[in-house]
Amino acid sequence: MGWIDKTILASQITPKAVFENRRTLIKAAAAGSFGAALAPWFSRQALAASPDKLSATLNPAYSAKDEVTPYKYVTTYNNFYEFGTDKSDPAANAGSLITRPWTISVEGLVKKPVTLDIDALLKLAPMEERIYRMRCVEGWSMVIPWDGYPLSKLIGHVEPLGSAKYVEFISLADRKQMPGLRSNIIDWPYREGLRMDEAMNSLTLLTFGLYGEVLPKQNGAPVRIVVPWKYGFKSAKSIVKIRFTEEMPKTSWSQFDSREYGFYSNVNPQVDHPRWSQATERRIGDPKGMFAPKIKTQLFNGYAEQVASMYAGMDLKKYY
Ligand SMILES: Nc1nc2c(c(=O)[nH]1)N[C@H]1C(S)=C(S)[C@@H](COP(=O)(O)O)O[C@H]1N2
Ligand SMILES: [Mo]
Repeated sequence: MGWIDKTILASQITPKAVFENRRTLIKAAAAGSFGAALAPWFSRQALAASPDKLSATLNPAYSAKDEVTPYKYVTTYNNFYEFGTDKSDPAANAGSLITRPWTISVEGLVKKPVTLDIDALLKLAPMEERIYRMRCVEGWSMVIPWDGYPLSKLIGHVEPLGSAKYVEFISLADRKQMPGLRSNIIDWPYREGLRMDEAMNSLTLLTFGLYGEVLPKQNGAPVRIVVPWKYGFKSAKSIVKIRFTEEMPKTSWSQFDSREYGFYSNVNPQVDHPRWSQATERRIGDPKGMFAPKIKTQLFNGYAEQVASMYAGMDLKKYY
């Protein structure tokens, strides 16, 4: 679970160049003019990628000023246990995920339950790009340009009943497509949840892309949630169901170990995880690698201004 990973150590190409040259390389690879000349990792990535563009308008009001994490790390250093538990597994194994056709059913305590096809979902609201800081409970972080729109737009569409207090997110669980399901480390399907006000918060993004392109499979294609003030595991990937409930939903990681993973899981440098300190973090992709100075983790991952009021009066040590 260390942050240094063989995919990072193996890289010899500067991160920026990778992103900038990617399109050219994909075109060249498709035309057959590349081959042995490329580093193995590079050619594999270039050939496997199908980077459909997603046109999104940058929303500067919701974008961090931090330097963004290079595309290469965002797409190769992942947690997506449905495809294995190593950081390099999702990029290596997620090719088998079928992302089209895809439907998402929105149900439970709502006036207008609906099953939406991914194309209908994409058109529900204008696509924005937002640069969010993301922090994993394991102690590493990234800064990612996500493309999507606020989840509140979809919630408004289905008109929740007054009794709806929580929203549950359920990821796809298909053994044929997801080799990681053979391990029962998690009680599949992967489940996450938010309190209604958290789900409605304008930072909570229903996400379809990153870096202006359709989500790579390893990042949770074709649709996922992104909740930047909470630890990474709250941002469920490849979701097929959104359910509105009165009771706090049971989430996969708190079922796995409720002492280690609470329902709220707000980024909080003062509340350590039993196995990992939450006081500092390492930015993935820092050119200084393992010698890069650690960054101080901020309360609510730096989003206190937008979210702290939702937790006023709550004991954050108790409600971790
Ligand atoms: N379905 C599903 N969603 C998931 C996970 C997972 O294993 N399965 N891992 C979580 C964790 S621990 C993190 S840190 C983020 C990583 O998202 P990224 O790979 O897009 O950065 O996804 C979260 N969402
Ligand atoms: Mo994570």
